[in-house]
Amino acid sequence: MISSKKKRVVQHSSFLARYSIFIRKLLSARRVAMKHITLTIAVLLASYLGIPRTSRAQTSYPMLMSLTPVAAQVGQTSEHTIKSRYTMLGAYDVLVNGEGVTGEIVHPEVKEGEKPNLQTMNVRFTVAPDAQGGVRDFRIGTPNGVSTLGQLVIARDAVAKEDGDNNTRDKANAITLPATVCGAIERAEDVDYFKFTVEAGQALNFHVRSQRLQDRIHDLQQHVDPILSLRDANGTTLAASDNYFYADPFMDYKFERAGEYFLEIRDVRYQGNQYWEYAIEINDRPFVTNVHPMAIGRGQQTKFEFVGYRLADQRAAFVSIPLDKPSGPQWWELPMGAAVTNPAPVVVSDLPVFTERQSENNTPETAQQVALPVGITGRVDSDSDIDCYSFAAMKGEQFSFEVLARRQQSALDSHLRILDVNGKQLALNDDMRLGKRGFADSWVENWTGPADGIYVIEVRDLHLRGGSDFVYFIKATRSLPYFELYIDTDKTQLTAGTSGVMFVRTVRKNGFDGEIQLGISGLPNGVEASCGRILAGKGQDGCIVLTAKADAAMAISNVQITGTAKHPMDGGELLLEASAKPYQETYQPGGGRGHWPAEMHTVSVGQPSDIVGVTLSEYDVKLKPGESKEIDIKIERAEGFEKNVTLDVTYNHLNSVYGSSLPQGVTLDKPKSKTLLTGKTAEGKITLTATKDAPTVAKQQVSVMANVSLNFVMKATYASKPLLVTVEAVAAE
Ligand SMILES: [Ca+2]
Ligand SMILES: [Ca+2]
Ligand SMILES: [Ca+2]
Ligand SMILES: [Ca+2]
Repeated sequence: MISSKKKRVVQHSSFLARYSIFIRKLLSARRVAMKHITLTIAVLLASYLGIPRTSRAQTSYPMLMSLTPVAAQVGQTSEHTIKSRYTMLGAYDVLVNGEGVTGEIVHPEVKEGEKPNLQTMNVRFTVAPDAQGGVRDFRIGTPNGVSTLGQLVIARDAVAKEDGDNNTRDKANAITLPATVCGAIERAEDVDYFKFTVEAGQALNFHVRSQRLQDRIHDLQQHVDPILSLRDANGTTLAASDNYFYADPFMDYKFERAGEYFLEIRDVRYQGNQYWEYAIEINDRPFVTNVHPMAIGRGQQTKFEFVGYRLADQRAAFVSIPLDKPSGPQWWELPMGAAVTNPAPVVVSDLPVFTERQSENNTPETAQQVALPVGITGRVDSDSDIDCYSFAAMKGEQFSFEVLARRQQSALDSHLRILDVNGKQLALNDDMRLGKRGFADSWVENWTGPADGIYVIEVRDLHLRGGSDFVYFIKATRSLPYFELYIDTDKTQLTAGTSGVMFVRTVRKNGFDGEIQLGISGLPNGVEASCGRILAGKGQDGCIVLTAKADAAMAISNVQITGTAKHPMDGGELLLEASAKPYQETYQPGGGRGHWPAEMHTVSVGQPSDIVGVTLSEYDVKLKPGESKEIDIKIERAEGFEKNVTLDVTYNHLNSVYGSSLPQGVTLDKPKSKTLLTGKTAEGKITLTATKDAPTVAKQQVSVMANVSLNFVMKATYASKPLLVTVEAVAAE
């Protein structure tokens, strides 16, 4: 049935580039530490505060749009230009994720009495000689709050910048190799040419990062689709690459003849945008795309076979894991001879690892036997290859099977089935969903053994493709109860003396339905937290209310948000814990609010802004089922701030609710509330109503928000101190 060879389809189509989501940039092995560079801000602040403040209207935090050049070289300090929407004036701090990269603001000269709308500003990055290559997130702290995310490429070779009009071969920018070529496809029909010379027989690889740098830019609705071409002195195309890593090109080329050659990069549609930056890493070193097996068990030594280009006789590395390495997917520079490779995707497994054996395992009859729980590493070696593994399960035993492949740069679009020994399908998954995003990897959760017996895990490519880079890791585990946590945004903006609120959403798994207590650590000085809970059963969101003291200094800091819960099990209790994953908000065409996973959630204390206080007539409201209660709300507007303010108890955009910690059955009664405060109006009210069947609950934490629109999608949110909502048991009649 599956012996006929199917045509190999393009591995990395542009469609997949945009829609089948991949988060390799998240997965830096050195994600733990966060460099926090506090600058000498006193001088700056003094000058900032000396400037008379004019109109106060919807002052937004900066939204970073681009970084020029977008790459920095290891072992160097270099100056880069950030472009933003909304002013970066007074910026005082840079946060860069991972280890070995720090940043500092290069302050522009500002004339006394002037307050420029600073949407172009320089920052200086310093990269340690041993900093790992790849992509880093960064953000800046300003008096208006912390910015959205920007991205920086860390590269091994010197950075060469696009220079002037280089739209034809005649005007090509000369570069010396190896190099990290940085530029922008800055306008429609922009074509960038670079020229270089090679010796006969020299081979080079060309790795473009551009489209992949745009996923997390908040306000960049149109994304680049770059194409790279290599031409000889006559203009003849020798090689071209459009989409290798999603929409980004990669190619490896051996030059038979010595001479001058030309590299051309443009958007495949001839579109352009001033923010479409690119970095092209060009060198003659080996380039590793994958290793096989892709996972290593903790405490084990593994021989990683390299998969990639220009590997020559450097085919493998013996690796064991230092004990301090975290578990899970990550990127490592692996030993290769006397040097190290480019960062390659690996998985550290806490499960015992089984590696697919050479013998044929295409059918349930030839399945290779494993004992669950286990981590299986294998490879769909060739077109039509199918891999089967058999395991024993008792009636009623529950297992989950998660494939990790495309999320870790494998070419595999996995298709996973659980079969009985006769090949009858019992479960199937092609593409999985995690939080708010879909992935090409597969996940069968909570599969239940129908009877004592032998069953089969079958994995293949969706299109029956295969090859050396079609590696995978399958986590086959018992389906224990647990929960995931997601934070709706990646930043919480506070001003001295006010409160802010963050919403944490859970996805409950495998029968867990208990209450989750939220916690937070890493807050800036002068900020206090009141951590709420996610209610048991149908509860989906909980909130954390942060309050900055009136004398809190400006600061930004990355926080960790966790949830803890108990689950009854076997007469005892299972203690559960999870860390919350933040999402960066993105502005989608048409005004939608998109989300992209990010590594840092940053809390910021900024300067006092449009609203300086939100106070309630009551902070501890008790409702009987069927009852309504009115709460008066007073906002304190900054002098001169007369824009519209809307009040709410849930976090909404258009018709979607992104966060609501209200207890089940309790709603905001809109007609009986006054939530739109226009002009100088400072007083409103909300009415909370409990349905007749609202379940009893004690002191659930919610917050009243005062929202000021920044643009169609974004708003500045000021929160009240926690409001506790109780639904009482019905009084006996
Ligand atoms: Ca250009
Ligand atoms: Ca492309
Ligand atoms: Ca295989
Ligand atoms: Ca799939």
